[in-house]
Parts: sequence; C-alpha cells; structure tokens
Amino acid sequence: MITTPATQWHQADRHQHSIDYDAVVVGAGFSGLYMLYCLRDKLNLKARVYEKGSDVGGTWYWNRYPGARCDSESIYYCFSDHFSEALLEEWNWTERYAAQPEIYSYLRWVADRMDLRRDIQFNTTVTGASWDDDNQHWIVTLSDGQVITARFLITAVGCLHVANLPRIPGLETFEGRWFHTGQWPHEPVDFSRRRVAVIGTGATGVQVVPEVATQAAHVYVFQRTPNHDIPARNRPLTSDEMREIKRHYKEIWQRMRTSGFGFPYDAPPRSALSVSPEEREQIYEQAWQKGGFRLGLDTFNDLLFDRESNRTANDFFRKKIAEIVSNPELVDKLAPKYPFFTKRPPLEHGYYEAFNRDNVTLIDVRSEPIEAITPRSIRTTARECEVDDIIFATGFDAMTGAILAIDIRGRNGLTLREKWADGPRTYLGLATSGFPNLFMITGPQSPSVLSNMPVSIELHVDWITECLQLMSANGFQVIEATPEAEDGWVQHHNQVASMTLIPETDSWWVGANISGKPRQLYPYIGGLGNYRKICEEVAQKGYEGFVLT
Ligand code: NA7
Repeated sequence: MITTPATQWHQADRHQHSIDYDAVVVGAGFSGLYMLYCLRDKLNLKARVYEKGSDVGGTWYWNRYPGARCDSESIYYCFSDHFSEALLEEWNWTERYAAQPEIYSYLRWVADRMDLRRDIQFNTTVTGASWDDDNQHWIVTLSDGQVITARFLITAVGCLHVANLPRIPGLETFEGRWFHTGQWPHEPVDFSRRRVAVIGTGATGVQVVPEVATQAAHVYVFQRTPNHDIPARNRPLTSDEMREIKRHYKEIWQRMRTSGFGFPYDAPPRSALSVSPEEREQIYEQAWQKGGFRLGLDTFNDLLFDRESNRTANDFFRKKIAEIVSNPELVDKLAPKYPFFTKRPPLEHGYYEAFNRDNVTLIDVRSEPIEAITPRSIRTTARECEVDDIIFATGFDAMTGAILAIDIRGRNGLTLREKWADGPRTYLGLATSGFPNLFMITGPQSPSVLSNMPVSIELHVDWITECLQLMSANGFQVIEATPEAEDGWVQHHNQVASMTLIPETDSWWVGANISGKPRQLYPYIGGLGNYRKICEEVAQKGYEGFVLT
C-alpha cells in the first residue's frame, strides 16, 4: 500500500471549496477497474467510476457476437501482480484464447474480488466535462442529469467503442433483423435456418463467419479488403499448464513489460531477406503452426520497414490460403494485396475453411459494390442476395471516437473536438495541453492497440498513480502538459510512424475507415518497452514536459 495522499488535498479543499470526488473515471473495463483500485485502495482517494453499460467489462460487455474471442492469449491478457497477486494466483484460464464469456466472467470476478462495484455507477454516460479554472476542478455532467465536480478526470473508455455503421441506402427499410457486432444484444441470437449477410472481414467478421456458418442456412460474406488472417490454433489449457505458467508469471510479465508489443517475445534481429528462401519458409511455417501474432512479431524484424521483406510474407499467405481454400478464384479474392501487418491481422478459427462450405458465399464489394439494402435483400451492382439478417462487422471510430463523444472543454472553453480537429495532439498519449488534470488511459499516440492491451493499460494506470502520489506529497493540485512537450511528442510519434509501411495502408489505425477523420497513425509504433522507458524518464525528471502547480 502506498501512502495516503488524500489528506492533503482534502484539507486544501476544505479551506477553498468542496469537490465531490478527487477523481472521476469514465468506463469500467480493464482500465477503469484497475484505475479505481489504485485511486481508492492505493492512494486512498475518493473516486467514482461512471459506466454506460449495466455491468463492468468494457469491450467484453459490448462485443458478445458469435465467435467473439480475444486475439491475445488468455495467460497474457489479464491483470498482473501490480494489481494483485491474488488475481494472478486464483484465476485459471480454460483456453489458449479466451472467448468473450470467459473474459467477461473474469472482469466481473475481479470487480467482486476487489470490492470495486460500490464505487461504480452503472447505466450512466458521462456526457460532458468542463475545466473550471477558478476552482481548479472538472465539472462533470452525467446522462442522469447529475452534475458533479472532481479534481481529476480520467478517461478509461477503451480504444474501440463507438460503432462504425456504414450509410447504405435502404437500411431503414430492411424488414429482417440487423446487428452491429460491437452493440450485440445480451440475449442469445439464433441464426439457424436463416440467410445471413456479414458485412466486413476485419478481426470481428473473421470470427463471426465460421461460427454463424455452422448455424445459418446461408452466409453471404461482403468483403471489401482481404486481410492476413492468421490461424489462432486455439486449444484447451490444462490445469498443469496453468500451474506451470503461474510459477513463471513474474518473469513472463517482466518480459511483456519490456517487449515491443506487450507479449513475452520479440522478433530476432534478422531481415526476411537475410536468410535463404528455404529457411525463410521454414521460419514462417513454424510461426504459422504455432499460431497467433508470432507470424508477424516473432519471425523477422524488418517486415514493417522493408517492402521487399514484407512481400515475402504476402507470398507466404497466398500459398497458405491456396492450401486451405479449394476454389482458385476464391483464393485470388481472399489473398491480401497490401503489406502484411500494416493493418491489424485478424486471428482466424476456421475462417478460410468456411469458404469450402456450400452455404458460404464470398462477395467482393470492390468489384460489385453494394448499391442498396431493400426490405428483404442486399443488392450489389451484380446481384441481389435475399437475406433475413444483416451483421455489420464494420468496426469502430477507433482511438478518438469514445473520448470525443464526451463534450470535454478545457481552459478558456476550448473543446477537445476543436483542439483535435486536425487529429489528436497529446503528450505521451496520456495528456493534452490546455486540458489540466485530464489523463487518458491508452489514449491516441500511446502504444495502446499496437500492444497487448492489459500491459499498456497497467503501464498507464501505474504511471498516473505514481504521478498523483507525487503531486499530493508535494502539494501540487494541477498538472498540465506544456504545448512544447506536446509538439515534441507529436513530431516524434509521426516521425516513427513514417519510418514504417503502416501509414500507406487504409485502416482504422490511420483513421481511414471513418469518412472525414484526419489521416495519421493513431497508436504509437515506437514499441511498448521504449515507450515505457520514455514515460519513466519523464517521471524521474520531475514530470518533464508537464507544469505542476
Ligand atoms: P475493422 O477491423 O475495422 O473491420 C471492419 C471491416 O468492415 C473491414 O473489413 C472493412 O473493410 C469493412 N467495412 C467497413 N465499412 C464497410 C462498407 N461500407 N462496406 C463494406 N465493408 C465495410 O473492425 P473489427 O470490428 O473487425 O475489428 C476492430 C478491432 O477489434 C480489431 O482490429 C481488433 O483489435 C479488435 P475495409 O478493410 O475497411 O476495406
């Protein structure tokens, strides 16, 4: 337990004015739960979490579609001993990649085990927050009409929350059922004997298709861009394996924290062009057999930087798809054309195999765009598919969507939306100048979605916790990033991004999926381990780049 800084702030407040909370946290997913624990139980602050859903879980509360499963291995996708040794010790994962119900149960268990629910208000959206410079606190407005004050505002809203629903003419006339995967009903949805359209073939669509194909009469898969779908190779975890992992958890976490992407491995320092074609093939094949992100993160270290190296990965994919999919025309359509890993590669659980089924049809909407949705069908320029249900697996307004959905106003009434009109500007992805005492957990321009999320989340929560502790110990009430530090970070962020092939590919990583969204790389690609060092140095140098008053 760290010291109890609440006393100083509370005494100061009693003399000046009263505030409701030391900190308000928006969201009760992974980040909100850990942040609440640190604020309340480590720092002894008065904290409140507001959550739009009726339960904890965040991403895992909303994404309940068939096949929903984490693409990080379950043993790496959880809280570490930084939160609680007990959490690591007591929980046992049952599969290599946990399905949504298991992760949802885990987060609910964490909330109960750590007694967090009493400080969370559910079914409540934070609609706005304005900085009151006279009183040096945030005035926070809630969907239930309440207005509360807090010294600190911490967004824990997740990177993928605001659904992207394409504007296809005629959707309002559709007489069947339609769903967005990120807003899935809480009741079971039965697709048996139904004709189902799945629009979108990102990480979500790739999970939905094989699952729904086992139930539905027919599945029409509307694909705009074929992706590099890597076999996950899911399997049950035995109790012996869990025991062994627990024995090594400390080393595993240490390795994850210092790694490039938050997993306990990094690519060896070798180019894909430095080995013979046979050896390269063998290295790719081994990673393919192991399954998961290793194919990109544990094979060669220049795939993101060297076009020729990257081409070898694309050739490998084409060959593997051809080994699985029997129809050569489909292989052509399913083979990705853009550089590997310049867009989030989905993990697949029988996705390519699904196209060998008679009840699955691939429709390439680049060659035959969707014209309209009619009351009973989807009409492309080449055909009309009669469907009973439409599943939109069309992604999210990522990284900034959920933060900007809150009307946040900083100094002099400047809105965050105005400030970020040409794209987010942050210091370390944690703070933004002009918005004092605002922290963003896994905000834009931090590693976030380019890493295993819980590792990045813990890094940010730990950093914020230490910062608040220091502020209190030294009597500081306000912290704000300087415009100069922010300029420096944005420049560094963009420079690192431009060294990679990522910006050239259209993806949600660069905001290309949302019309009018400024195009730039939203997550930081400089590596989680490097990023951690930068954050630590900033703190060690007395929060360099911040003004504390
Ligand atoms: P993604 O990865 O953004 O995928 C959305 C998919 O929807 C993608 O295939 C899009 O094609 C497609 N899409 C979007 N709009 C349309 C329209 N108008 N017509 C046809 N197809 C469309 O979202 P996911 O939910 O799959 O995954 C998000 C993240 O969640 C994932 O990366 C993991 O981190 C977890 P496009 O590729 O843009 O051509």
